[in-house]
Amino acid sequence: MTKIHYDSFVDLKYKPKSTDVICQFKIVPSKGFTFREICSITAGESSVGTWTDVKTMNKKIGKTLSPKVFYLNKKENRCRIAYPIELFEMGNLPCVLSSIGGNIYGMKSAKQLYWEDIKIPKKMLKSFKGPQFGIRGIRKYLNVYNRPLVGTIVKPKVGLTSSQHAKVAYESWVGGCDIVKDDENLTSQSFNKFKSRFLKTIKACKRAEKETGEKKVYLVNCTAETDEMLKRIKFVEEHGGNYIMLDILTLGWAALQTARKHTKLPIHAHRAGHAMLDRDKTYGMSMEVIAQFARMVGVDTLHIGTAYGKMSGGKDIVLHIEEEMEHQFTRQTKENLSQRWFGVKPVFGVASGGVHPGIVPQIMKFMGVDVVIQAGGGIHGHPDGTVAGAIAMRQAVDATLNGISLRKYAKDHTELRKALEKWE
Ligand code: RUB
Ligand code: CA
Repeated sequence: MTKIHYDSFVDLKYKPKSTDVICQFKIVPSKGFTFREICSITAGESSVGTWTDVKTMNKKIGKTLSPKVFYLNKKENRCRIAYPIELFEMGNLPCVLSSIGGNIYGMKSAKQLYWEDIKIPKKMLKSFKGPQFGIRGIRKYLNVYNRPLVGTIVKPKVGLTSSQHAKVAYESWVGGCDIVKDDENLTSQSFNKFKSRFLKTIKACKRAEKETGEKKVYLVNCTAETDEMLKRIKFVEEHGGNYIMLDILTLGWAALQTARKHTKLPIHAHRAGHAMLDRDKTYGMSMEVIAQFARMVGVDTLHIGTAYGKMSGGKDIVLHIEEEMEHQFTRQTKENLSQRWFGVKPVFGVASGGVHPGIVPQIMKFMGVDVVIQAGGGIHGHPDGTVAGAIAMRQAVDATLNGISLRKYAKDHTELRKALEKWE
């Protein structure tokens, strides 16, 4: 095959416009290509270029729709590309991804390609709905303002009947959880059908609210084929539901946009499958970019990792994602681009995966108070069962808020003591 010798998309003098979509990539060329060439190819293939010149190209297209590689750092394999906003259809995330995250990943000329960050311009942000409730809205609903929210995932992930599921949920709420959610792979299997599970569990939710005098939410997993997803969301809304959950990546961005358009309820975003895209830091796209898209489309709570639990994802990465989810502005660093959110509501970061009371102080130390601390095994694995497990989680949060070490607090808090004995 002829080697692609094109340099036309590199313009190091270019000053990005405020309307441009800017992306940062880490790129390593395959043998026979230079760094500069592969960066140019990446810009070209995502826009107006192909492997050869075409007779159908005209000056107007070239002038208005050509992206510019305006920053090259060969030592770090980093480049930044500014894409004119006209390349994209507003309000259509699949279009954005088919462009920036499309063909380029299959190009032989790229040996490594990792999409580190994106800076989304105002016009594009505003063409999506953004979170309906955000951190403030969720706190207001639950009437909890000064502490992290405590959540659980019903365990085992799959296998319980709908009645057993509702009982575990009820025990979690009365023990002190604010949030109970389904696991990512529970939808409507034969052993636990969606409608039956939802009706029994939301009834348990209302009962727990009455008994505890606290507000509680049930994040029911509505992940399914799009028509079916909408039917399930409608069912939840018509039968007293207060939250929906979606596996946003396996479902797909288009379906998430559809759900956001049609539901009046908060959306919990589980990120199952994200590691297929972001775990290998030499190939794929980062969780940072996924999280930005999730905020732009409009989820209210999003799994972002814990750094200390069972899942991969380092502390710096998790922290930056949290900052990007919660703030109106993030600064440019070596790894990240700046971003202004223009009033798009902040998203609650969810720390989940291998969480137990013993790591609550570490999570709160680095993620602060605006976080949902969510434990599955770390609650239902408590030696005295689910109620005690939920109590122990709340005790760990209370101890940390009051600046008391868990060991000290555990001396006169049996549930916490037993949790620490098991997991520390
Ligand atoms: C948690 C669990 C969740 C993870 C996913 O169970 O399985 O699906 O949060 O990971 P447990 P992430 O508390 O028993 O580990 O939040 O990193 O996407
Ligand atoms: Ca960013």
